[in-house]
Amino acid sequence: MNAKWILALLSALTLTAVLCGVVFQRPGAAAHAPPGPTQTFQVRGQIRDLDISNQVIRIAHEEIPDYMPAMTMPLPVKDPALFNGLSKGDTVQFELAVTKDDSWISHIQRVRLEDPAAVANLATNADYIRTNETERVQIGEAVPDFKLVDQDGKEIRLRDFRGRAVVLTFIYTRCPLPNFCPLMSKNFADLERRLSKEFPDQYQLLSITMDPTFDRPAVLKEYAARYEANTKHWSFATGDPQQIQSIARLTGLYYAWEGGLISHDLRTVLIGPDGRLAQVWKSNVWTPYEVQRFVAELLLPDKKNRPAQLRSPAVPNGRPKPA
Ligand SMILES: [Cu+2]
Repeated sequence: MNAKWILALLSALTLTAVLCGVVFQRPGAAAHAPPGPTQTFQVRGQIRDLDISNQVIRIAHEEIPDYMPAMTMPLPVKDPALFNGLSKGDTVQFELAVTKDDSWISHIQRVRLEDPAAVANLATNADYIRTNETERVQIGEAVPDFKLVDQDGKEIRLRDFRGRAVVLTFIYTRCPLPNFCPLMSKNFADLERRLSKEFPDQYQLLSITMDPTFDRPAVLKEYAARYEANTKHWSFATGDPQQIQSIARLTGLYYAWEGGLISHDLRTVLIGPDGRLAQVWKSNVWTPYEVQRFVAELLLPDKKNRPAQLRSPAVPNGRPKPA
């Protein structure tokens, strides 16, 4: 067994343990990691939002037995044709496909409402952190400083990273959906490999937990090891829940406890060496290569100094735009 396989095995076991402990018993989801079969679940829910440009439908769904409690989730759609004929507020029946690394809506159709009360009850306890547009930092503006605690229990502040390009995202260690938090961490591991080669000591990755009560430094330390993070340049941060909420508001992230899990969307942001917001990615469709190119633009504005493969602009015509 090589180290990679042992790691995959450990991750699968940890995930299984987490799922069993926190949410449910998932039969058969044992240690056989890549690539694994596709499981499908038939689910009923109500559409809260259609985001065609990011290919995401936000659905307040009923409990998915053996997988997830009732909650509101932004779920990816791979086939754009599935959006046809759907509107916000529709009650729908959908199929959720889940593999080890991905989950998406594979079928969806509107259904007649037999029991309006059942739908009204879907995710009613949602207590979203509503983000007022004016609270958000805009591209080019300075990101206010904040104070958190890292995986070693050490106090960290955003201003400690002045002079480096900072890529920040939000995760929680018990997240069961492969294309949400686990994907962000997998992407960060890839990004760390790229940036450590290209820009050693000029970058900082920061994963902030949305579950600060459970994700204490020791838990984050174990999580960092799972992704083979070099914590010199990749910090995992927890801290005061209020402080984390205020950072989330700055980026427009929403997250809320629902039925024993955190329902959330995603934000990954790039902050320049000058402490100003340079870019925001609002979904899981960004790639480590894309972020690496944005970092190259920030650190080496003169493109002839960049390595050849990073010379084309991160956004084809000119300045980066918000995602
Ligand atoms: Cu998550």
